[in-house]
Amino acid sequence: MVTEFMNPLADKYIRKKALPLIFCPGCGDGTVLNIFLRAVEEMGIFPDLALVGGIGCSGWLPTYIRADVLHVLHGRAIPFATGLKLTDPRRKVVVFTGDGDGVGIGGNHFIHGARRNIDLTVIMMNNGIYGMTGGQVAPTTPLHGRTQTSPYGNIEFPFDVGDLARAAGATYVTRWTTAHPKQLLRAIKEGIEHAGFSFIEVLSQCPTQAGRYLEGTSDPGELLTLFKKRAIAVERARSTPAQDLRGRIIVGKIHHVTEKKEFSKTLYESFPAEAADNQDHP
Ligand SMILES: Cc1ncc(C[n+]2csc(CCOP(=O)(O)OP(=O)(O)O)c2C)c(N)n1
Ligand SMILES: [Mg+2]
Repeated sequence: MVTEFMNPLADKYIRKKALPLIFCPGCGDGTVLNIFLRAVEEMGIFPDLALVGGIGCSGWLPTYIRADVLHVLHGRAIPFATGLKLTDPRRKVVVFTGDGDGVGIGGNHFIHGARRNIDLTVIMMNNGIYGMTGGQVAPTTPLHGRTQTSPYGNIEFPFDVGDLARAAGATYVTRWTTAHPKQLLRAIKEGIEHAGFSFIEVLSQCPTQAGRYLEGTSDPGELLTLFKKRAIAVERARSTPAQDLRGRIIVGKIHHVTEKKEFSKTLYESFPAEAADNQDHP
């Protein structure tokens, strides 16, 4: 068993008994874990954290953190997180999900969480594939992408999950990749601070499945270089013709509004007696 780390953040926050990580070497989800812990440290919010993970490689991420963690049914992280937030609104509730978990099986819960504008921070590790189960086609797999279940190329159009979140009612939407660690750190902090449904999409390289099948390389360095080459800032993308955006990854803050009321506030204002009963409510 691991007893000590070189990294002081890992020493402080990682649940050593849960190691080793399920992630393959070079998986982007390790970067997300690292950056999330930095955000927690810089914000000093560890005692208030409650984490929820879905099913998939990405869904395992919170289980390595020594916080209060729910590891729940496939696609159901947002309903569990909703219940948790409503019973203890002071908690900073963060959901870790994958593209399959979040907008495949869990797509319905995703849009309704966004519609309600409940104060959750949803971090979606999008690798464009069902990684954990062997590389099946996902709702985010690019058109023509070859996977284990689309060997002749994907014939379905993928979701733009940021657009989906925004259209459904999310009030903070941002997209970065694991090749943008500083920007991702800022986005996670801002998303946690934002009182409403915050959606943080992180394109996360999957050398074992998506890399091998979709990109033709399992080299994490090459996959990170591809992220950097393809990234285009959202401000620049707005004045770029649509045909020139094909294959590009639009990164940055896609949407941020503060006027829309947060769901748990509305609920407790509507039922003041219940709010008074709930000792935890501020
Ligand atoms: C109800 C149910 N259906 C299917 C599965 C099998 N399953 C486990 S993980 C997964 C896909 C996860 O994909 P994603 O959310 O993209 O996570 P990744 O592994 O890519 O991070 C599937 C289909 C399951 N565990 N439970
Ligand atoms: Mg996935």
